[in-house]
Amino acid sequence: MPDTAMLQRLRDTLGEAGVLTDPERLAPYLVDHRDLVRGKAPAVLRPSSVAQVQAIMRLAAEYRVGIVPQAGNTSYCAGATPDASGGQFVLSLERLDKVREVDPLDAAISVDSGVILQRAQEAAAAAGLYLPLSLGSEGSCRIGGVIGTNAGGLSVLRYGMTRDLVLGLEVVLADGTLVSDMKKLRKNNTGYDIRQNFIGAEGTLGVVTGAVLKLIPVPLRRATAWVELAAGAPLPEMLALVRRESSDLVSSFEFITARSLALVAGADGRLKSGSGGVILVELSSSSQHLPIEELLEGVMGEVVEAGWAEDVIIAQTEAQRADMWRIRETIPEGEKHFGGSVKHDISVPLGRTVDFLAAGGAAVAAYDPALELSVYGHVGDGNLHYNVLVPPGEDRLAFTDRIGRELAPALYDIAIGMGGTFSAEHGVGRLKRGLLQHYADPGRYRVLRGIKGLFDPHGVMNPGAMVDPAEGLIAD
Ligand code: 2HG
Ligand code: ZN
Repeated sequence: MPDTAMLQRLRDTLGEAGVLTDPERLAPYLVDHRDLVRGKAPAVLRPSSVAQVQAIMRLAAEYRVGIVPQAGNTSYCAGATPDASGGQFVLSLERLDKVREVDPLDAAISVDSGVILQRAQEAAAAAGLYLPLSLGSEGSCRIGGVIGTNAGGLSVLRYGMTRDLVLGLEVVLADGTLVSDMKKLRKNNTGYDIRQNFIGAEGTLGVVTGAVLKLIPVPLRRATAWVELAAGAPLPEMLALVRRESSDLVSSFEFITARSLALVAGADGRLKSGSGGVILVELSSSSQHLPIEELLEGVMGEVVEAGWAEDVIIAQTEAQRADMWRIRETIPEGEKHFGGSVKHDISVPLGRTVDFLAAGGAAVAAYDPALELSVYGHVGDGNLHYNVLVPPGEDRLAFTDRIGRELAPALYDIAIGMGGTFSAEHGVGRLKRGLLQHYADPGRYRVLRGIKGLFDPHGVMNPGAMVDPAEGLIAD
């Protein structure tokens, strides 16, 4: 339990607005986005400067108290929820919310880590540039969380994961040391790239307080198609064809099954599923001189000719395009509305997606043929959201627990057997720590623990998330 003297010193440093203790105000910070994990905390700390973050970490090191960094609190794996002991503080990044600079010639944006992703996108747009990170939660997730989870999203295929977009980083270490590496450089070969340690680290190695992100020319022209797939359409071959014939201008290649589509209310009646589901494909370009609509028509002609599509609708207006995207982006909400789902964020090599769909479907049917699946996702990245719907009338948490124990291992074994992973883009957090320990290569896991021990020798950084150095290795 934290010392009252520590709490007083935190109040002295952060001021009253910087230390929340009122239970009602604390509540939203203590539950994860999916309402799976509830924690306790003596206070939520809301620093308004990097120096205050340093002061918090110095105190945490002195008193050996756990600090759970939290940005937009949209983690899918409870990566930002304190444990139930009541001994860990939440460090909210929400008051670190300045866009520091947008530099059009360097095509870079520098931000505090509490900036909401959408605000960073808007700041880039105001300077005539584009931040190529597109997530369903962009209206509420914050840059610190995007970096902490190495978020993916809807255009990874073209622009990469967050990791590929971070030019510079500013981090406060567990002992309060500031690592300031906010350079905009594309090239800088001067030793270990320690930035990459913090990207995808889920706040277990330090608190990210600022970042420089890469921008690109605005993709003003977009051509979008809704492909009603024929049964058994070979998605990997189709992806390869679309990439090749569009000269690799594909920015999204998303898969939606009929069941997922049916979860979304109010979809344009014209946007139906084919017998094999749907592919939502988008080409984009910043050039006024490139006829991408014609390009897409030509490519789609080949898809139909190959017998892979029952029908293709090419968006004719911005409203129609927006409707296609709204359907895709509101599937998670549709699942929630239905009563919830148990999520499996798997990825496999690009060539194995259809194999996974077949093997996963067989595993689910063998476990319980009455279960319903909502499967969709970034098939252009080999990433499927392979979600099992909570049957009406079943208790959501009990069902989640049962599927986690009885069915999920079979699904993960299939993915990993194909060279895939149990978490493609949602991270590890508190929910998948055991899976990391189980599936990680022992050598790699040893290095993960070593890095954790090096950066956080007293275990004060987001304790309980991702990797716990106290947990033994099988061959330790
Ligand atoms: C998406 O792709 C998100 O929409 C959420 O990653 C996936 O809810 C999910 O399973
Ligand atoms: Zn996703």
